Amino acid sequence: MTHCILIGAPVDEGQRRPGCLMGPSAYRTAGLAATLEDLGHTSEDRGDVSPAPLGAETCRNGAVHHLPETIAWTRALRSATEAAMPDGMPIIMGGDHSLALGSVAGIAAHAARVGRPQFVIWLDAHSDFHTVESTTSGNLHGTPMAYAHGNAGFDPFPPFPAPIPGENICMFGIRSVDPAEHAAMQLTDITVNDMRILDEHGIVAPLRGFLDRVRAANGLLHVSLDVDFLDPSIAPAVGTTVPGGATFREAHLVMELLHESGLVTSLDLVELNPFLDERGRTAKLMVDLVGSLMGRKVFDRPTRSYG
Ligand code: Z70
Ligand code: MN
Ligand code: MN
Ligand code: MN
Repeated sequence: MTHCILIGAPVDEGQRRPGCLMGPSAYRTAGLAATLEDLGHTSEDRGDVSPAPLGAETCRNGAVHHLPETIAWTRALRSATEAAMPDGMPIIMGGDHSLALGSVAGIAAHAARVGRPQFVIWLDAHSDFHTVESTTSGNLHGTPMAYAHGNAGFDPFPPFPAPIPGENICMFGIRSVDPAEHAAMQLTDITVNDMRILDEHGIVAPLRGFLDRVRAANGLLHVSLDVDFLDPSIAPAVGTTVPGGATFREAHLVMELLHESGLVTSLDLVELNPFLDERGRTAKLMVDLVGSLMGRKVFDRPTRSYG
């Protein structure tokens, strides 16, 4: 039994397709809390986080969009997740992926405080390994993994509290990487399980290999699940669709393996844009995936009506 702490992060400023701010409401409407409680967990909804007071930060890269707003979210979400960690398992309901600048910072700060290594699984079509300096789109949702890794190029941001070494980071589902991200990742020990790897080896062996390392190190494990990890045919509610994503069965299998590991200590749900959804199907799929992550083992669940 896990005590799950739902944290709404209605962050929309990290990209340019309005709608991710409706994500937390969609997860609540799709029955996230009831799903957790049906599995025997307890849940507590701490409501939606508000951004910290807006600063006047600037940077040299003129393309960057909503820098002070994103820093304000980062500060507030770092505090909210750091405060939640001692009480249970935070589930951050996004919001675009720039929320992970804050959520992973709070989680890493907690790990450093309790003296355990932090590990991260990044389930995403994208590597999100840009910096404030390198991004050409200016969309800061493409940066959180580089921030968490402690890369230079984040001067206007608060320093990342306890940078996560590359050997503690594993990416799955990657199929869209910009040249600057590619060059920066070459300099790291990050495990990149792109679609080429998953097609050849499947998901089980690469994931078990990483989970074994987390277990051996007595690590904490953060899962960051971007909707675009999934194939757009099953998860249309996302601003940047990239073909060739995880299937329904692959995605559930990842979640089931993560559950069986017993290692997951925090979770981000990011990039759901309910404005682009089809009768809530992507929100419902994301909630079902959380169900598998939290121990649901069979698919003969009762059919629910979601209006
Ligand atoms: C690209 C950029 C991105 C998510 C798009 C895309 C980044 N590398 N991340 N959707 N989740 O604009 O920097
Ligand atoms: Mn805007
Ligand atoms: Mn992402
Ligand atoms: Mn993505």
